[in-house]
Amino acid sequence: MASSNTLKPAVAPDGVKYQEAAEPEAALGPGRRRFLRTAGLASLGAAAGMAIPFHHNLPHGFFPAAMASSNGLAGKDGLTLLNDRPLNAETPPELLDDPITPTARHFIRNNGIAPDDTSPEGWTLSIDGFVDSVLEMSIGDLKERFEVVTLALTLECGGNGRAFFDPPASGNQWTYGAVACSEWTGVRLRDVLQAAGLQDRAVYTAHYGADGHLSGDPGKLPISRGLPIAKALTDNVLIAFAMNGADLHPMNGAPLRLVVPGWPGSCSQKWLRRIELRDQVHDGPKMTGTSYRVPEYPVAPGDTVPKEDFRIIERMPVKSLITFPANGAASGVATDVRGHAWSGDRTIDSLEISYDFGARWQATELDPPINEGAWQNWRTTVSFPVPGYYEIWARATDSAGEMQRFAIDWNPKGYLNNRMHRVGLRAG
Ligand SMILES: Nc1nc2c(c(=O)[nH]1)N[C@H]1C(S)=C(S)[C@@H](COP(=O)(O)O)O[C@H]1N2
Ligand SMILES: [Mo]
Repeated sequence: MASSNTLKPAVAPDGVKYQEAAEPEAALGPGRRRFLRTAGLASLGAAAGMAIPFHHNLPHGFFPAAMASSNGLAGKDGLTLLNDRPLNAETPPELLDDPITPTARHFIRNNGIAPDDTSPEGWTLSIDGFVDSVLEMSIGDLKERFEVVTLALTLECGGNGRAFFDPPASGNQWTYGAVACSEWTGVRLRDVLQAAGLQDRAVYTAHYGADGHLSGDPGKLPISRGLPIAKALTDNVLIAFAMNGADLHPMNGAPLRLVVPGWPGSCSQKWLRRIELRDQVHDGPKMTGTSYRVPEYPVAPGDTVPKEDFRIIERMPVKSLITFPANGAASGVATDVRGHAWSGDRTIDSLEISYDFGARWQATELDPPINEGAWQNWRTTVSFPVPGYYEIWARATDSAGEMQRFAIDWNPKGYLNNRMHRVGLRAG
């Protein structure tokens, strides 16, 4: 892991691991220098339980480590903060051990500034563009008009694993934990689009959320992505208003968001207000250039690739995680090993592990997905021949026969790293 962006972790009193942004003041945008508003200061003071003498030196959006839990991470547990503006936090693999990811352990990936008001009252979603009738619905309308379904759906950021790119790729240095599989409740995007009446010319969706651009310019959107109609019409793409049986977490898109399993997380617009049907591929912010795109052909690490040779990422690749034991743990001469495996729009056929650096592989017990779009849980027991240092390696093979490898398919923006996960153990 070689990156100039690597930040020094510190542990805040509430147990949130916080990586203090280390950029020099000169590199900060003008927004950074806006001082905290009084309300913000009051809540910071309340969180600290005392006055903050130098509060006027604290740039806007820049929270002290000890108060990380008041900064969007309230209700989150053990996440590692990669950036506080925009807020980005990932989950260490050993905290992703649950078959269904609790809300407290679901990663956060913001491109802009989350809206202040995320209450469902008065929230509306509109559907427009190449439809027979424009719809504008409250969350109550959605629940009344359409079948409400609950599905476990895997969401992974396209940049998960970027930290291991060499040469490094700029952007959030996600390691393993920008992935989760929570239970989402909502209505099917398909049902809503069909109610609006898709016209023949509608080929792509465009998604709009209520978050603000980092610059503070109200005319600019932080991100607006879309889907080809065929994907938008699959029956496990949800417009969700609940997560794990409760309201969405404010940082996971409350009160309404898309959940598009198997495709880059960026397709799953949070704080969803509008879906437009377009007669061309969407060209909103983070759809074009090199955003969420990879070269059309394999490139050598460090290659410069012309912009016109990039294509939009669609399905996410075959991948797995070892969630028990934790890397660096001590174990007996035998240990349980378990984790998850997934492959966008496909299922996993087998998950094998090795504890002898890849010489021999053993099958594990692999569950089917609890529904289409959910990751698959796997488990086994390993008995080590003698005490010592071992590594557990895991590799998944999907329903199309694609298997994880050691190599990273290097690309300039650091997407789609599905390299095998390894954990080291001191056994015996
Ligand atoms: N409105 C909006 N939606 C968004 C984003 C965002 O910044 N704004 N980030 C996207 C990206 S890049 C990812 S990976 C997922 C992350 O979802 P999560 O924060 O709930 O984990 O949300 C997507 N939806
Ligand atoms: Mo993402």
